[in-house]
Amino acid sequence: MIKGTFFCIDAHTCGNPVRLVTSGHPNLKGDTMSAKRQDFINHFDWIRRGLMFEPRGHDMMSGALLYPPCSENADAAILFIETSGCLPMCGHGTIGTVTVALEAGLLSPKIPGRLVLDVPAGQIKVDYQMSAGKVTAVKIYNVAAFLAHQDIELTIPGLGSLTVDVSYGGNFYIIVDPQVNFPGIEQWSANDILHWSPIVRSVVQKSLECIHPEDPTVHGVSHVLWTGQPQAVGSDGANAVFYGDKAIDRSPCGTGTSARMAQLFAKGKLRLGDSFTHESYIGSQFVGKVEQVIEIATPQGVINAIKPSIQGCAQVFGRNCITIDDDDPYALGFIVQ
Ligand code: PYC
Repeated sequence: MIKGTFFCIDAHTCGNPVRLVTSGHPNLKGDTMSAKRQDFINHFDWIRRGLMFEPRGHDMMSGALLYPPCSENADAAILFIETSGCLPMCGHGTIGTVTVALEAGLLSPKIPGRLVLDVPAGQIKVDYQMSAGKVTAVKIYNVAAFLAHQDIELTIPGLGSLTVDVSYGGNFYIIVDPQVNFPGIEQWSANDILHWSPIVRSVVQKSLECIHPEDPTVHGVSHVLWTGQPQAVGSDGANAVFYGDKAIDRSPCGTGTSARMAQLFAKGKLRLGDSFTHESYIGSQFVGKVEQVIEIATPQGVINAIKPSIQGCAQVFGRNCITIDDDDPYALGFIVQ
């Protein structure tokens, strides 16, 4: 049976939506957020579909559900939902969730100004600043990020050859830098990105295996990060992240920025302690930093990874009480292709 009522607080992080579900949560089985994510995917995906897709959501819709912590040292746990699926980690989603939850009094941090959060990709830490009841900045200390595949040569039907990297920053990202058949995002329209991204993603999905070395439930590449020349003052790089079937991230994308920093670090273009201000397709910014360098074991051997941080801010703008009921022919939503 598909039936539920969900109170949600709507916000955006640097332009990208974050719908925090504050009641109506299903009880999830599992001792970790990774296990709970699997239970949600297997039994409750109708909630994600109903809240994210049209007519209750839209192509870019993204959100989260707040849960009690799984670990003793954590303050809370987050499950991320999006039109593209149930993500292991989401940077803009975390910034939005923390902002909404603190402003609405849904979180009581053990240490003011700091949060420890269990997420499906692992455990993250957050520093936040608050003034007059408003959260003004959220800095995420993300899970380890690493370059998974380098200089992969692809033949893209209708476009020609393209050389890409695949990097992990909480999700796996195909990263496309400017080259002969891609001039950079500043010279492509949003329609170009929406047209070519699913084609590139499907070629990569057929030819590359992407499995997280420490958690095999985190696998597959669903997001494409196109790079280009920044336009805003202070930006070190610009990107447009494609996700789902028709979405371009309006924020600079937290896990994408982490993946991008890991790629640049592996190629010697960023070093420990460097900061990296990343610009989104609409010109909004996250400030990233290479906080730590660590080693992780992969089936191919031990590789260097980085522990990145990402800082940004979010704005709360609405409250919703949304019902999903199988009396409604569009209870599970739809996508217009
Ligand atoms: O900020 O990590 C992020 C993200 C993932 C997909 C859209 N935004």
